[in-house]
Amino acid sequence: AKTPVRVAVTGAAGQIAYSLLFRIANGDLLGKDTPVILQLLDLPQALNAVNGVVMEIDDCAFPLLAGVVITDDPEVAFKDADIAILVGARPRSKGMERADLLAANAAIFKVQGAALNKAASRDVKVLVVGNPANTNAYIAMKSAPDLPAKNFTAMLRLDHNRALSQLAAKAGVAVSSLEKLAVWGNHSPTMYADYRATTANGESIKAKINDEAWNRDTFLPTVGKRGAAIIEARGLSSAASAANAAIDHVRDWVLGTNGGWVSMGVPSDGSYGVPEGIIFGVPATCENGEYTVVKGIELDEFSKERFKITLDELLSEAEGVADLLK
Ligand code: NAX
Repeated sequence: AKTPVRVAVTGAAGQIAYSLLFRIANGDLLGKDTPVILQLLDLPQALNAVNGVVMEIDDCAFPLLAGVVITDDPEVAFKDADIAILVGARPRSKGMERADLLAANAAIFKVQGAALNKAASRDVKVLVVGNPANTNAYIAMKSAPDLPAKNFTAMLRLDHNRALSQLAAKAGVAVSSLEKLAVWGNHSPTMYADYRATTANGESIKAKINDEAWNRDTFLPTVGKRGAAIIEARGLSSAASAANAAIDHVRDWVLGTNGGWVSMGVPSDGSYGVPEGIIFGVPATCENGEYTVVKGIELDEFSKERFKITLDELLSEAEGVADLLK
């Protein structure tokens, strides 16, 4: 039998986790032949709720579930973790300034980065979902100097999947036929979903849609503000689709994409003019448990403009937390 894979999930009492945990235990993350151990972290006041979720997980009698750990101690949660999905974060409360939100989350991800550094597998694959996801991943990475920087990623996959679905509907093609979409930058309304290279059954989607006004005035705002539209309609933020995107991100990273492009927030190696270390959404392919950034994509004028907006936002977030990293 295969050795169980240790998957740590933070924010385990929250609504994204309520979708995510059941799918991980069901084998959707690592395949139907890989047993998993769930290592669940939340705040002390939420542990009772985590217990309730675990009662339901127990009641599913998942054949692949080899164990569950419940804790409020990051070092216990990350002990020997092979995968760490960091969902828990401090939400923006009424009247809270952006700087306060950044600072509150910086404090959380500093502690969690240090705990990963100390306790996790040296090959741990980290996905940060909790917002501001890119900057939280940046802080965790900076707080884990003994782990390879490339192990720290942020979730752009929900934006990627949202864009795929909008494009498929507009072009009248199946989502599954789409290839080579790139989402650049920050997981925020400034992200730039770039379909210039996208094809459906080998044909250019840009040529098929042939509508630059739609790209600028409808597509990008729809994808960028999709989270807010879901809150407006549902009364709650997107949770099942966020959990699904987290599964897609980690599964593809571990099991590979067969040459297909996915969008991931990864520490920049300096390409595309993004300063080294900034966690930036890029198109990537995955093979043998490693991702490779797609290089050499030319940016046209419009793309350069969009690229700059989202990069500037990330640089200002990095500047906002610089003191906390000293
Ligand atoms: P919830 O508020 O339902 O759950 C968050 C959970 O995290 C709570 O149980 C809370 O107690 C816990 N928590 C807070 N601080 C913690 C800490 N220091 N250690 C461990 N646990 C902690 O939020 P939910 O809807 O699950 O969303 C979680 C995060 O995902 C939010 O930051 C949200 O903004 C973010 N999202 C990110 C997305 C992305 O694409 N990157 C999309 C969806 C989502 O909006």
